[in-house]
Amino acid sequence: MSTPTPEAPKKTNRLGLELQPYRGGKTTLCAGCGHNAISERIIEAFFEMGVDPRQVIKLSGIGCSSKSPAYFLGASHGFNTVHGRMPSVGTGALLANRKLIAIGVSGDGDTGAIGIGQFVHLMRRNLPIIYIIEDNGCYGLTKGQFSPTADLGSKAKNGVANELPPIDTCRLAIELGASFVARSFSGDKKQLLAILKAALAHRGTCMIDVLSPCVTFNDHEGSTKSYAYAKDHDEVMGEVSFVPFFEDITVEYDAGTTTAVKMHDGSSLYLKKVADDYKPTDKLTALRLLHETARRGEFATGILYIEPDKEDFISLLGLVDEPLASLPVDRVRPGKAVLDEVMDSLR
Ligand SMILES: Cc1ncc(C[n+]2csc(CCOP(=O)(O)OP(=O)(O)O)c2C)c(N)n1
Ligand code: SF4
Ligand SMILES: [Mg+2]
Repeated sequence: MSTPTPEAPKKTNRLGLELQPYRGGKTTLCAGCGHNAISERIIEAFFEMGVDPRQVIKLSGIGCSSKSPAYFLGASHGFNTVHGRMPSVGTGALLANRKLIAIGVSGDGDTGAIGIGQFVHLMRRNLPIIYIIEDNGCYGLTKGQFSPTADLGSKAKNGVANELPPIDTCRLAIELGASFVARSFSGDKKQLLAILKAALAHRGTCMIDVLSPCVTFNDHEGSTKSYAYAKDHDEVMGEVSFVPFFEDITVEYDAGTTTAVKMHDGSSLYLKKVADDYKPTDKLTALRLLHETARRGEFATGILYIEPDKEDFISLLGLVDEPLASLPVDRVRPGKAVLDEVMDSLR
């Protein structure tokens, strides 16, 4: 009788946790949907960065993309909001508990159409949240109508061409004040994972637009959000390497072809082989790149803009350090004597 081989010990992260609490329910999205690949990368990034899933709040709006928080971080808090209203619910959650780590998943319709007003104010507030747009250029959940990120002339499955110009969410986010703006492709595992890890090290709004083809309604010839188009027109802005603060390793890099950015928490971000004059900390450089690539029918991917030390919304408000949600009543409602004192000080 052969002796059973001992089971290999399960991999754990720096918190001693296995992968399981980072996983979610089984996906109900179509097989091959780009959104599923993004969920996989989120699981890996949070596990490898050793983020405590019980400290995380997952937020979303409505859409196939907005269903996806059910498929990752099963041990985290979650709030599936009304269509396009995730930013205000996220703002409220973070004001009530500033210790939460927030990740929001939206769609190009959820963000660019019904939620555009909320998106605009989220970006200008620099709320500490990772805000992912799973961008397939259509309303997947309601059977593939063009969304506001669909390119001019891009064709629907029935051959009809889109007649309206697109909203570029990265351009908008940079213009409005987001302090970390990136674009990636759901099919680029390595790049997307590095971007997500860097986003976890950043304090402020991380707006990540991820091209995520809808295999059911928008993956045909003539669509500019199909797998084939994305693969052929991806202008990769150099390799993104990220070294978290807890991994004290020296990265070999050629200073001439690498741009290094020190992150707020002490981590290091390296953008390898970017064009010599590309400064990810310069808004105009980033905006010019986005305009130039769009004019060529291409999309630049990588970390496009970063402002590591910009003050975030919670610090700006000067909130107390303890979560408001757990402050004792006498500190939340200070009573008449304290209010009288405030009134006297204003006289
Ligand atoms: C208030 C409201 N209006 C309209 C809808 C219908 N609706 C559901 S999902 C959706 C669009 C989803 O598109 P997107 O955000 O791009 O997500 P995807 O399904 O493509 O991932 C719409 C219009 C709704 N659920 N609620
Ligand atoms: S309809 Fe499209 S977006 Fe929705 S799950 Fe299927 S492939 Fe994904
Ligand atoms: Mg969509």
